Amino acid sequence: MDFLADLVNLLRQVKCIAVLTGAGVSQESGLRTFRDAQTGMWAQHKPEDLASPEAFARDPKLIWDWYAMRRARVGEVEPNPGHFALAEMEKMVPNFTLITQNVDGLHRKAGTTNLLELHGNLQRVRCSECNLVAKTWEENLEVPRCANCGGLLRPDVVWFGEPLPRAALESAVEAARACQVFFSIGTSGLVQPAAALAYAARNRGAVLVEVNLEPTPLTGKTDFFLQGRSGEILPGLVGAVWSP
Ligand code: BV8
Ligand code: ZN
Repeated sequence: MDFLADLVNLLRQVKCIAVLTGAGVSQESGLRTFRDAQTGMWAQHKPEDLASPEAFARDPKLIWDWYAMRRARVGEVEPNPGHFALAEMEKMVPNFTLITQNVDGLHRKAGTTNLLELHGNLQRVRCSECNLVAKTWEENLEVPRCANCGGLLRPDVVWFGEPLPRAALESAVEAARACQVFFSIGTSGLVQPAAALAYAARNRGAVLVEVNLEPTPLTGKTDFFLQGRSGEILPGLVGAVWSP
């Protein structure tokens, strides 16, 4: 039988799926991926240089403004068919976990419920001193400060060099180890420890399925590599497996 028919038949039988997504799944919503070149006043900055506690310590205003721009951008976009297909998949599979590296909140907006946000969510803002999550803040010339302790507010995301939220990471490892099929979708697989999850799944005998525009370091280890846009491939796959 052909490659895709094998995958469709396999997915019809499995009870437990884990999915890891990266910036590629939000690309068709109009959000730049982490490795896409930035434009405008951000063109001369590399995201990995901005997404760090050192950068925030050095120039809190620059980093606050970069996230304020991204937060505004996220507020203007909608989930794309790839997000909705994953929300549909969750309804069709008894045990489904979506692990995302993305901080844009689009999976939740598309209806995914069992969601692990490994790198936080840029729509949430917290105090850099006392960690209190801020409900509101003044968007004015300066970086807003915490109402509780006066500390500088920051986006509630995980920066390079910062530990991932323990509970989310532990649940993600558990889901990767327990699943029968592990999807890696729209991620270059370069950022740790998220990138290690596919290997944790594979070491426990899971079938590895990758959906990505380009091959990645994981591609050679996958059982199925579907090259292309997740917003096109996922609806087709979910339809073929679970369409009524
Ligand atoms: C930690 C939030 C320890 C912020 C992010 C050397 C070796 C190994 C590891 C390290 C090392 N040096 C440092 C490290 C650790 C470091 C790391 O991994 N660095 C990498 C760069 C080498 N990791 C960390 O620092 C992590 N923390 O290790 O802490 C620790 C422990 C205890 C105590 C103290 C410390 C923290 C990592 C989290 C960083 N924060 N995001 C923000 O977003 O602003 S990561 C950020 O980059 C994104 O969240 C995202 O996760 C990642 C980018 O990766 P992708 O999502 O894969 O996006 P990318 O653009 O790369 O790829 C998109 C893919 O989609 C492409 O392949 C493209 O072809 C494809 N695509 C595009 N369009 C489509 C598509 N596919 C399908 N359809 C499409 N339409
Ligand atoms: Zn505070």
